[in-house]
Amino acid sequence: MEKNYSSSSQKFLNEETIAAIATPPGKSALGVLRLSGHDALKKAATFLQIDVQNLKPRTALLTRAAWGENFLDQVVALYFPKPTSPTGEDLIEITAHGSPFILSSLLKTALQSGARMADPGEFTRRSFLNGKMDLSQAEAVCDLIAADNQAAHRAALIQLSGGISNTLRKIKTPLFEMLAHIEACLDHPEEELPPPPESEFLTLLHEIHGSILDFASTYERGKKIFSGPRICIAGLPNSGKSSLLNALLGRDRAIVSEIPGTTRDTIEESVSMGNLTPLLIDTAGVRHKTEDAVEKEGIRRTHDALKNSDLTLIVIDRSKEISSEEEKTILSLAEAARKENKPVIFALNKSDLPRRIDHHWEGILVSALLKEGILDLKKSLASALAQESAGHEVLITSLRHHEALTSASAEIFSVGKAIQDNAGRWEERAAFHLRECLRFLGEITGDNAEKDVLDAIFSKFCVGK
Ligand SMILES: Nc1nc2c(ncn2[C@@H]2O[C@H](COP(=O)(O)OP(=O)(O)OP(=O)(O)O)[C@@H](O)[C@H]2O)c(=O)[nH]1
Ligand SMILES: [Mg+2]
Repeated sequence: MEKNYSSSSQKFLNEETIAAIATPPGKSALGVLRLSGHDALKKAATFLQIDVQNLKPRTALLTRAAWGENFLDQVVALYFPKPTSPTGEDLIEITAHGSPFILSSLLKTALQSGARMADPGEFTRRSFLNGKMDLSQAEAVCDLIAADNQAAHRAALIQLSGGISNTLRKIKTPLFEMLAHIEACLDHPEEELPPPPESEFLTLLHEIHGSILDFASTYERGKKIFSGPRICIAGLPNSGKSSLLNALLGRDRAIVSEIPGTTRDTIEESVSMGNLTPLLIDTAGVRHKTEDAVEKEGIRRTHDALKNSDLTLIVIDRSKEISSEEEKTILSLAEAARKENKPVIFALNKSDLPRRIDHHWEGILVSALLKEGILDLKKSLASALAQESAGHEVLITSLRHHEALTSASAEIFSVGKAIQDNAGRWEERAAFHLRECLRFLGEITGDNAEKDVLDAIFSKFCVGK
């Protein structure tokens, strides 16, 4: 059946009822089947003992599900009537025991009743098309499900509550006003309206350009929050970096040996630390001079890893004196991180051996060998990273949004250029670029979104969401 879109209200008129299992495959305590659409209730009534006429909305109903003639399971049915349901249509959620057989039987029965298997993200897509949420909020549902740490969860919640559209509204309102002013002058030259104030417009455009770029620049942080923060473990050869990686992971991941220069390639592993899941990166030990080509390449990779990390963990072997050359190397690692405002934590390793380093070295005392001090180190790392990700601002986490903002900022630049270059006859060009800018900003919230754009976005969702 054809889907009808009405671009003005985004109202989505779809007669089809869709069905999908909303819980992950495999055995679990409970599993959920969802049905949404025109006659979701009627279809559910073909296999559930429910009274369609008297079903109480939003009230759990303990009932029986049948598989053909046979009893299948005792289930809980929840009915959300249109238009206030999450999808904007009649929606019914059936919670059964999480047996793959029960759930697949429920789904098969739903499909036999005439429902269609839902496409990935189709429930959320229907929410969007029925005006329940804008496109940025619909995409935030995906982020919320993917969030595996507190910062990512917070960023997704802010987006889901309309953070992106609110930020964009503040940018769009003055642009709409500016466009209306220019268009009034263009459309009604006979009325001798006051000409658009060029310098006032230029000042405003400058501000708006800055706001768009500021918003776009949150993408770097947004991306990091979702990919997890990166901790680079660096230091002199043989200081115990790989041993510390293994101790933090709780398993022997990296090769450890008494030969300096053991680690050549970087080794990346995720570890759970409180609410965060940072990526630990073990690197080749840095030394001032080496003739070994492979070691040189390893050190180059260490510097790359340092650049791309959010925190530097410098490991120092406290059982060995540090030469002035080595001290310079260590301090340069710390300096590079601090220059980019990244936190640095020192781990003074080999606490099981007598201290031979100078007293001015301070850090968290650990023994990677005996796994001592590891908990304290984890706490310090987690708290430094938590400070990094604290904040309640709206972050951009999608490349699509970032690209739209970048294009919108280029259009703002063109509006300003039109005013400056064509003094006296700039209105048409400026109006064109203002409309383009608003179109790009509208893409983020899905104003008049094309079908193929929606297909691309929702295909990334899981079925049942
Ligand atoms: N006594 C003691 N020895 C340790 C400790 N941590 C590491 N070692 C030893 O120090 C040596 C070097 O350890 P690695 O973990 O390979 O050091 P690394 O910093 O990764 O070395 P490179 O990869 O060569 O840069 C090994 O012999 C480890 O067993 C520790 O806490 N106490
Ligand atoms: Mg190593």
